[in-house]
Amino acid sequence: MADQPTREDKFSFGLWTIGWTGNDPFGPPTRPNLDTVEAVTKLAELGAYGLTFHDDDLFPFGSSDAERQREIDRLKQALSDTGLVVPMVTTNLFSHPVFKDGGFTSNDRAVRRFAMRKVLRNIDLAAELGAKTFVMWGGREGSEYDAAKDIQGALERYREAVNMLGDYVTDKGYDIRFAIEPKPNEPRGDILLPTLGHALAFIETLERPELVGVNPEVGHEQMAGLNFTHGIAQALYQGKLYHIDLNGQRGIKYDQDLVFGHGDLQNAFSLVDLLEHGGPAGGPSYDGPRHFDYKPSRTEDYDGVWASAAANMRMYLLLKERAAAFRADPEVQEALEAARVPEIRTNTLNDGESYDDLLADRSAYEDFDAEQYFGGKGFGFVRLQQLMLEHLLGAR
Ligand code: 3MF
Ligand code: MG
Ligand code: MG
Repeated sequence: MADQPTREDKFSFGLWTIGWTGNDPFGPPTRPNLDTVEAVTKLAELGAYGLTFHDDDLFPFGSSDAERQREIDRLKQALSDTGLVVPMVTTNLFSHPVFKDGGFTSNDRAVRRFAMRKVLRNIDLAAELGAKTFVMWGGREGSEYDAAKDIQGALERYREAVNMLGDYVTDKGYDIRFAIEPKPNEPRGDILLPTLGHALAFIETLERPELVGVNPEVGHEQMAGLNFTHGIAQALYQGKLYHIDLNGQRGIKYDQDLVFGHGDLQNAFSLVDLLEHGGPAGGPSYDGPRHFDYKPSRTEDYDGVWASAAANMRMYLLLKERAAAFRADPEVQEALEAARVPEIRTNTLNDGESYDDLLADRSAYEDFDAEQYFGGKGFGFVRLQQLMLEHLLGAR
């Protein structure tokens, strides 16, 4: 059975996750507020290593300087009492009515300037607390109506903002990188940079692309019907996985924010396998925080909140153990070979082979028997999948 979580596992939680009181569009909170110090203490007891937050999670929007500082000091004291760290900080540019048409891409220029100032102030706080990653989720950057938003203009303003932030951390000498978090919709009807692919393409248009990566969330890609593990593999391949939001989602619907693994369990297995082992042939794996962005269901009281926080970490560790058993099984290794999985790493052309050489190779075309693939030369992928599921179920 999987071990208890330890600091080395690098599990972190958003203050807004365990602190969600259950309000949704159809009903008010079902739980009282959670105090920051209690959140830190409890997470440390459960074996987490980090806490993340939006500025407004720690001190309400509009707090005076003194109130803001009081909450920062309380957090710092709790961190030093428990040894918890703040690996990531993010800014709320979506709750206050001022952001009803977005922050960086509001049609209202004064709002855009206000959003920039709010983020700059929060970056100073992130640097002060030693956070290395600054996440940007643009939940209100988008529209409901096509005529209401000049998308190309909005992307220009997004770029302008992120370029300015890159100048800021560089000039200040902060050791901080940015991670854009894509989401297709909710709360806006359509959100800019809706998927990992959109975000990766956008990053390449920036002045300092090396400072900007992605913070993909399981549920966000799955809301768009996409394979999260495939997306993470591409982000790793491009050196852009700067942070990750783990949770659970069951199909194409609203953002469920279930416990990690409580949604698409098979995809959670392949994800942990990828993060821990870097894919079947090795390759880049991920050593950053395993960050949970989930919501303890509205049905739960605080005992249920802490049980669900522990469940996230336990699911990850169980899947890590199952993935290691899968990789170590000689029958799996044989099935992988039989399915020719490692062969994808062999170059399609021979060393130094040109297209002229390929055109001259009769075995590649004229003498190649494509017909043998009808009724023969099966790949054996189903056998491999069955072995994977047997490991996942603990049957092997
Ligand atoms: C919404 C989210 C966000 C982001 C957060 C930045 C409120 O669906 O996932 O959580 O994760 O704003 O980290
Ligand atoms: Mg989310
Ligand atoms: Mg998220």
